[in-house]
Amino acid sequence: MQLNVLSAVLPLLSTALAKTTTIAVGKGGLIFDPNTVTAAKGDVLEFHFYPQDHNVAQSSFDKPCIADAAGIWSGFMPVTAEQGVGNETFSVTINGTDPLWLYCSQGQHCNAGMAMVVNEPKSGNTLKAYLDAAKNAQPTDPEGDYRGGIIAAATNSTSSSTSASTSASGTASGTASGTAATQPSGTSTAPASSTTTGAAVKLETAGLAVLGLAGLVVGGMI
Ligand SMILES: *[C@@H]1O[C@H](CO)[C@@H](O)[C@H](O)[C@H]1NC(C)=O
Ligand SMILES: *[C@@H]1O[C@H](CO)[C@@H](O)[C@H](O)[C@H]1NC(C)=O
Ligand SMILES: *[C@@H]1O[C@H](CO)[C@@H](O)[C@H](O)[C@H]1NC(C)=O
Ligand SMILES: [Cu+2]
Repeated sequence: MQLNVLSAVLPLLSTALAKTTTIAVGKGGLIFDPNTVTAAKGDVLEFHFYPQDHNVAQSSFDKPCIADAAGIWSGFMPVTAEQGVGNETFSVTINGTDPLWLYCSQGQHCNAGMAMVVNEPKSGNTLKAYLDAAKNAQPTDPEGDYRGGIIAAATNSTSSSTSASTSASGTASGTASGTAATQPSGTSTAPASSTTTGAAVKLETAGLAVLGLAGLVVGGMI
C-alpha cells in the first residue's frame, strides 16, 4: 500500500523538478539570450526564434561554427518582422553534464558571436574562448532535417506551457528516493533564478510541494 503511494509520487517528483529554460534566438541582435545555461539531466532548453532566419546547430568546442554530423539541429526558422516571434519552438532535453556547444549556422552569425554553451567549464574551454575562435571560423550548415529536439507550436504570451513530461518516466526509480530523503526544503530552487520561465518557477514550487509529500510518505514508512 505505502509502496504503491511511493511509486505514484516519485515519478511526479522527478517531473516537477525538471527545469525548462527559455532561450531567445536572434532577439535584438545576433545572439542567444541567455548564452550560458546550467542544466541537469532531464532539464529542457526551449528555443524561441526571432526575425529573420536563425537556427540552432551543434558543434564541438574545438570546431566552432562547424556542424556536428549527428548533433542538435533545429532547421532554419524563418520569422517575419510582422510575426515578431516564430510560431514554433524547438525543445532539447539535456542528458548529462558535459558542455554542449550550440550556434546559429546562418551566414556569418556564428562569427559575430551567435553561439552559446550549456554547462560551461569554469576555465579552459569557456564561452569566451569559443567566441574568440569563432570569429575566424567558416560556418557550416548541418545536413538533413531537424533532429535531437522537438518542434512544437509556440504558445502566445508569457504563460508558456512546459514540457516537463518529456524525460520524467525513466529517471525516477534509481535516484529519487535518496533525493527525497536528503534534500532540505530550501536548496532545490537555488539554480532556478535568472534563467527559468515563470512556468518553470511554478513547476519548481510544485516540486517542493511534492517533495514535502514524498518526505512524509518516506518518513511514514521508516
Ligand atoms: C501573439 O499574439 C499577438 C497578439 O494577438 C500576435 O500579434 C502575435 O503574432 C502572436 N504571436 C504568436 C507567436 O502567435
Ligand atoms: C538527449 O537524448 C534525446 C533522446 O535520444 C535526444 O533527442 C536529445 O537530443 C539528447 N540531448 C542532447 C543535448 O544531446
Ligand atoms: C507556423 O507557420 C507556418 C507558416 O505559416 C505554418 O506552415 C506552420 O504550420 C505553423 N506552425 C504551427 C505550429 O502553427
Ligand atoms: Cu542567426
